[in-house]
Amino acid sequence: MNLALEQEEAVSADSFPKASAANIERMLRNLNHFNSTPEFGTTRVLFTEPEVAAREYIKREMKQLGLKIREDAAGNIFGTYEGTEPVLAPVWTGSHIDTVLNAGMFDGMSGVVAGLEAVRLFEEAGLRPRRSVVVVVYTSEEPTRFGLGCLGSRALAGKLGAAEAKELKDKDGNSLYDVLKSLGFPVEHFDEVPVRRGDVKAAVELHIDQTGELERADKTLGVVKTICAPSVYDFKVTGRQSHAGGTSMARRRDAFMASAEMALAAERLTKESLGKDDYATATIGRVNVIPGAVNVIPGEADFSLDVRDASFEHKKELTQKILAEFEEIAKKREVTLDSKMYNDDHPMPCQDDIQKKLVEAAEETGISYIKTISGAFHDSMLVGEFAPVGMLFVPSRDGISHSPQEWTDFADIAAGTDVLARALFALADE
Ligand code: HGY
Ligand code: MN
Ligand code: MN
Repeated sequence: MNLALEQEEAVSADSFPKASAANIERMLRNLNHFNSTPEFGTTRVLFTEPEVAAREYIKREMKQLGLKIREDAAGNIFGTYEGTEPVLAPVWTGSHIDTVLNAGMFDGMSGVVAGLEAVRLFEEAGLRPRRSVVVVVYTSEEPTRFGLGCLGSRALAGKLGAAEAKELKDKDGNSLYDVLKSLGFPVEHFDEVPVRRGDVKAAVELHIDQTGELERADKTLGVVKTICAPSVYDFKVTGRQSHAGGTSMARRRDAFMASAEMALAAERLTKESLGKDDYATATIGRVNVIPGAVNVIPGEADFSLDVRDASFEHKKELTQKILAEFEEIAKKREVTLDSKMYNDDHPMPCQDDIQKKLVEAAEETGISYIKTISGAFHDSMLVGEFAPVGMLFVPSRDGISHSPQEWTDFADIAAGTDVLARALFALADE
């Protein structure tokens, strides 16, 4: 009996080992030690000391699994479990290990750890699929340091080259390019980072659902149909700074009040845009009022805007309406409005065949699931530019994420890993 048939027998005879919640917990808790705000949640910002140390930790776990480790010029980490026919296009799984400020310990990390645990299951069962399976840590999915998300997957998709990396600056004026170079990444090979369509057969990412939808539906897993995409802007409103007591209400050009009216307009227009099955959101997450004194009318107000939708067309329509109303408000209040767009990403559909394999694996293992969409963006949104993608969600308790209160049961991540491992094996053995 040839090996492949034997393996087929092995996998279908349900001898597939069960993922270990204890091993998943061990890796997640180890990862969580690399944290710059242990007094309040988890903060692991790209290429700060804790994030660099976390990268080294993950590479130690990859080494222990016997994976072949490679890093590219954008800092993406690849741990390869070689298949019997390694010349074939591999199957990827993975996520991110960087966080927003004062985050939880599951957003991103669950997907990296589940990928490592899935490979451990292959080893434990003596299974080696035809194609290699690669566990990927994508550089900086969060926009925390450079204002733009998905830096590593954006570079892999050919949408962030050396020139853009030199342009992207953090709050201290360091460019992504210089930071990569200072850490010894081969930035001279930045142009070799992009992946050609066809070079990766499929990519499947496990992630927490960050909505509470699974918990409300009393299901363990979510098979994602579409990943929503953001358009992210920074706005600067300039009015006239003056005395809070000496300036009558009629003579004011109050930058904060103008920005407040703009914020409420963005909220109203987004709510009005919601049809029966649309998924649109608008968020103003960062506001700065200058000079910020109790008795001074603000001369300047800066704020961010993050607009998302599952449809690029809908997002475009909504964003245009919001920007037009911002201009009207600025004119009416005699303030000026400057804007900077960071990104205008495309929603990413998950491939039907990958969804089907995830559903089959869930049904085979008797783990409950629903089909869902992702309001959050993920690296898979960019990876889908060069490879078919799929995503598998596990429940976030009370739908809380990007917060120290973020929690997912390790047993749920293990259940998700059981399904992920089977789907990865089915894809890698094709
Ligand atoms: O913002 C997001 O959707 C992702 O969590 N970075
Ligand atoms: Mn996040
Ligand atoms: Mn994430």
